[in-house]
Amino acid sequence: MRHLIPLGDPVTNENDKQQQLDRYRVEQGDRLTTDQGVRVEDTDNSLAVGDRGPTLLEDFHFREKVMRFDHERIPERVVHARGSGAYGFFQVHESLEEYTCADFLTDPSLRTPVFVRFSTVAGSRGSADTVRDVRGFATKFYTREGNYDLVGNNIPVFFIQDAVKFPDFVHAVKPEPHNEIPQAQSAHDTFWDFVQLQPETMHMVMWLMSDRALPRSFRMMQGFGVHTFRFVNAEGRGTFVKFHWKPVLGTHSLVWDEVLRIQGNDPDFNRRDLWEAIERGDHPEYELGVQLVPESEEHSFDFDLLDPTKIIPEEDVPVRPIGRLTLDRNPDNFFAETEQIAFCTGNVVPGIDFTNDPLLQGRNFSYLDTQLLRLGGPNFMQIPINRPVAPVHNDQRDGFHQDAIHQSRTSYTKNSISEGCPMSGVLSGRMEGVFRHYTERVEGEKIRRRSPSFEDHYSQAALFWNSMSDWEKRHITEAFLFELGHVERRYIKENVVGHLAHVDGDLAAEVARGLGLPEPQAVRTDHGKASPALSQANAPRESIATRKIAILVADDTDADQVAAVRRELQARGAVCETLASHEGTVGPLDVDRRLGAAASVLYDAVLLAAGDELTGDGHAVHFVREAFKHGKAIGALGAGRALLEAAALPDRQGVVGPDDEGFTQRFADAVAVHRHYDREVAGFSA
Ligand code: HDD
Repeated sequence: MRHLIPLGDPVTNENDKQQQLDRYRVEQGDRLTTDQGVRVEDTDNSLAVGDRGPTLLEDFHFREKVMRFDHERIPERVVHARGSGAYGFFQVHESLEEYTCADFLTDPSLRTPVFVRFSTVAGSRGSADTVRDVRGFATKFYTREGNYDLVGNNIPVFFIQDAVKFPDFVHAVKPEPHNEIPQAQSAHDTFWDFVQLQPETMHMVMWLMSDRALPRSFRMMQGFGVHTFRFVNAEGRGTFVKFHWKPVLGTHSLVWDEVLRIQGNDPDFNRRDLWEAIERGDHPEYELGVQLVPESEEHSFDFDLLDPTKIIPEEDVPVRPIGRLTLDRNPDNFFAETEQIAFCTGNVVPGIDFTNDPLLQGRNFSYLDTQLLRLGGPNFMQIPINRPVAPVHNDQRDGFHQDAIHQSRTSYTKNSISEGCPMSGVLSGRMEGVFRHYTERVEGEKIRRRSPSFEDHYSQAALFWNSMSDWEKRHITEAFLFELGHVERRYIKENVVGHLAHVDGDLAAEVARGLGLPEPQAVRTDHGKASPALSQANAPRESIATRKIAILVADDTDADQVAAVRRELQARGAVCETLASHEGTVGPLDVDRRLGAAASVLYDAVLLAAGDELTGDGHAVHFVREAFKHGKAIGALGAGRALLEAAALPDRQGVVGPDDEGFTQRFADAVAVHRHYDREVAGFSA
């Protein structure tokens, strides 16, 4: 049975989003009924004339059941169709009232409930998680002053500068129209055709070709608001702001070959990882940071703050941590919550406002518009996941799926019959909690033209490239070779390489060589600048918290030794699984998975504790060699020495043997490094 809360009911603290949702939860119940509450006698046989006769149209249970089934799917999101979500809360460290009057950013005692949805962009709802793609990072804050949506990505810039290009861009990256190939991939002609004709894509394309597009986990990726937004304080003073989410676990990626193999082994890899971490109590955490720019400094950069293809280098304007997001609860029902959540960049609260970034301005129209189709009409904000905890009072009425039974005799303002209610949001002249648009002077001619201040498409692409470590540069180069290798039209490849020549001559030359194209003339944007904060090589690598370690065991395993090492790794936060040639037990050890049903790509590191029994097992030896190929830490204990030898690894970087002193510490250090990329140089390329 469904219970509705009247739309006007105020809900004012973090637990109340929970209570609000609780009122919509439906128990399974013990008696089958129709949607009208009529008990059903039999749901296995439709009503028919006699034993072999035709089905009767009057079988209202059959018709209702099949009608509901026929309509189970709603249109998937046109982009970001594949996603996973979680509940949590946000808490600001200290009041930001100097810059913003947003209630949830000024009261450190307040825990604001949130729902976050992570997503890929290009693939359809059933596509694999680990594809080369941008990841969405969308957060709905249920604040006391209304819902605030920060709809960002894990890459701080965007492909295009003006929202009117978005349909073109998405049509280009989606499967090609004649044969609907390829799914969830940018490695095809139409995407690269768009790139070659639209050089504003170049900065974002550099990020897309980097390991940022292959996150190890949603819990280990950054998020960005992308646009420059505006904070507004109680006096009405504005400050430009860029938003950054930084994962407490650090920013880590998979390697390309691994990504390809995970797609078959576990297409739900990122989704499962998020779900399982929250179920285990390993709650993902992110610091929210801001870069603040006073209005007086709007024009002090060598790019336009309104251009969404540009970052503000952290070295120029530091990222100030302002609060923490914790995700601590999985949804109860994927469809009701994760699928039906509706984000809209236009959902802002007092203290946060827009800028004239033309991409942001256009987004504000698109998100509201798309929900009308996807969620079936204008009342989608009444779906439990979308309801604000702040009270809602207005005269908007009726339409498809109206849930509220409005009691008022009037639905217009001004009125005298309902004592004038609802009146303006301003109570007795007090402006607190009232959204007032930032007062900005605007003048100019009505034109359809890109601002000349948006013209530079290469400087920051070069900044990104210059900031990369050697292994990151290698991966980017290989990514270009892979992607362009799937392009059929030679002139498209040539033109992309032509753009790369503006970014870096060596990069362009190497890609040209690999593709058998003439070497382009280097026209590098040679500013020589770098931003170390952009490199993942500079991310801290001390913790092994939540890293997944496979422990290979057999009858010759020293169970006590393994148990002791496992305890210590788990005490440091690692997640260990025991793998053997069969399920059940091996001696006193419980087996978590049969080796033959697992793959090394599902783990971050491997601990070999089995010897002779597995040295002749091709799958076990492949498991070790593949983990090594993907740069993972490998440890060998006791009998594991034999398996390590059987794997005949060509290099010892990140490999800890049974004779190494302080085994567990060294192995943990090797796991914390995440990936030993230098092995690639040693001839075992990932
Ligand atoms: Fe968008 C979904 C992020 C540009 C139009 N977008 C969507 C989602 C994210 C982003 C994370 C998924 C939200 C969820 O989980 O439900 N989009 C971005 C970012 C952009 C961006 C960071 C550039 C800075 N988007 C953008 C433009 C347009 C759209 C320029 C249209 C002109 N985006 C949409 C959409 C979607 C969407 C069609 C699909 C489903 C939805 O909105 O709810 O309206």
